[in-house]
Amino acid sequence: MTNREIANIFVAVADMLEIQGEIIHRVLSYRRTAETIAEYPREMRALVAEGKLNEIPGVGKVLAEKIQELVDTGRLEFYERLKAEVPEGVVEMLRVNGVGPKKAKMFWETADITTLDSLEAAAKDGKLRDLPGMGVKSEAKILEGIAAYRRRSTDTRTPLGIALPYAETILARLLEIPGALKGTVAGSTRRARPTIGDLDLLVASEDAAPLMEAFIHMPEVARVLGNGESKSSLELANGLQVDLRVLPPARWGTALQYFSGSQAHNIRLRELALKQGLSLNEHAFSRVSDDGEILCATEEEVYATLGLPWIPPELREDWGEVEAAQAGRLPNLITIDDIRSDLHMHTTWSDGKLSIREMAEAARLRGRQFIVITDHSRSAAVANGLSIERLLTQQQEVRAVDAEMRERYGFRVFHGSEIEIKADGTLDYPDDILAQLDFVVASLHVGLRQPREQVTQRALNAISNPHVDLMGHPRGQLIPDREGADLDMEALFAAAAKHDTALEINSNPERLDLEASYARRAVELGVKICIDTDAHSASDMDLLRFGIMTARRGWIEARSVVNTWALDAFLNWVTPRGK
Ligand code: DGT
Ligand code: CA
Ligand code: CA
Ligand code: ZN
Repeated sequence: MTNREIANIFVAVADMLEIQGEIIHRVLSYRRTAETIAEYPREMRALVAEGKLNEIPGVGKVLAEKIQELVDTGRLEFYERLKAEVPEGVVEMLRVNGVGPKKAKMFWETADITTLDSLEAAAKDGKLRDLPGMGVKSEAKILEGIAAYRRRSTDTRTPLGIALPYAETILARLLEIPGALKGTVAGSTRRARPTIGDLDLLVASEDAAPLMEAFIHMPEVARVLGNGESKSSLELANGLQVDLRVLPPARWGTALQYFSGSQAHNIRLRELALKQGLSLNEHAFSRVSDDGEILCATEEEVYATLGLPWIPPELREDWGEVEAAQAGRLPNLITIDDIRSDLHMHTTWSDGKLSIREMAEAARLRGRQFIVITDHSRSAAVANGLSIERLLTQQQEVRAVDAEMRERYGFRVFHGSEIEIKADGTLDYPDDILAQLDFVVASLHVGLRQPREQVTQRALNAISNPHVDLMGHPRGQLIPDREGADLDMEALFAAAAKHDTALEINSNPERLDLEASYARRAVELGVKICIDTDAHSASDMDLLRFGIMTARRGWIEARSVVNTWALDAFLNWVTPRGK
């Protein structure tokens, strides 16, 4: 059983419990454990073997037993029992906008509707409007919800790299409206999850009406899902849902904190508040004794009221950040200004769009001080990979560009390669050729679906080769559709630490590989991280911020990241490595 399979079962359990009317705390414990497991850097089967399930944050005895059962037997008795009680189609109804657990249960129990198709048919025949709590409007809304669900086909999440630019465009537009004081994106986007469910936008203003008006009339809007005084929701033509909340600046801090989540983090804060006789919601703190409100205009005030330093949003997953804040041990997270180099990029020599000189110039203009050119190696035929002969010719051009850029700007250009880790586990150039390169990135592009042992062994071969400096996008995942290879990540981390080979956080939002939780674990085990753009064009270099967000989500500080080093330190690191 993979972590993802276990997580999916826990989500299904939460859905079914919710339909059955189970208390929300119990439902949430399954949901958040599912999220934690899905992103957990170690496999549940390994933790079970080591008796270490209790190390997973937020997992108590009951859930630990369930994980154990799934690992040991491949099934979960409790889940099987629930599945026999709650029809699959009723669970699917929860994915439809306008149908919550109470309504799904009601359709099932009072109207015997157990599939999405029969729900749709009933709505079309006008048979839902007379059911308890329903009406003509809510019936129409369910039809729309079903149509939207079918358009989404599955309930796929939107990649951060697509969602964040939308958020920025919409916010920029809203902030031009008179009275708008400030605005930001909250939710999972602010926490830099690699995929997001919906966008949560906040704007501070004393006058919400003109903002709401502009929001629901934007050209990208496919349909308005809700339009209220201080909150509106809509669906964009691409299927992305966007919520906008407008609130007075005096309440900015509590709202921003609340809607940034995560839910698990917010629950921890509410518990801390209660210990001080305060309740905390999106509007304010209230004294339990007399209901008196304490407003917070900034997030810093929210955290200070709880006796905590401000916690960066990327950490807010209840993965230990509250304890770290209490102990004064929050990490000093890396920022984009710490980055000095980019060690993985492509040119027209393989499948890139620009020449070596143009890539160097693009990097220089973005404030980088040195780069490595790493075109594809010979067996990557579709990417126009370089034969040994072309590689050596390319080196002359790199040296010439380096000499020129060094003279004019003090900017350096090094020669490397992104070599294929071939399906048989060998590397794409012989060692004597690798020895002539300044820097070597080894990547898995083929054979990603090989059995675990085989694909892991290939990665280990590459990591332990003394000429290899970096493993590029280690898991080979593509967001949102392709899962990474079935690699023994603990073995990779151990080898990378031992051989002093760095692992990449590839900044391209289609990759974000390593993901945050893996990157965090790698650093814990002493592995160096490279945050590269893998740019194939100048604009690709602007994707660096996604790599930085991912690193921050992985608790990573500048010192663990090779790209923050000055040239001397970089050369000291690569030079003794067989060159
Ligand atoms: P997403 O959209 O699925 O990627 O994830 P989020 O985290 O953006 O979740 P969303 O959009 O449902 O809600 C935004 C934030 O609002 C969430 O991170 C925490 C807060 N929030 C929403 N519902 C609840 C709730 O029932 N309880 C608590 N404590 N917080 C909530
Ligand atoms: Ca959201
Ligand atoms: Ca939302
Ligand atoms: Zn590449």
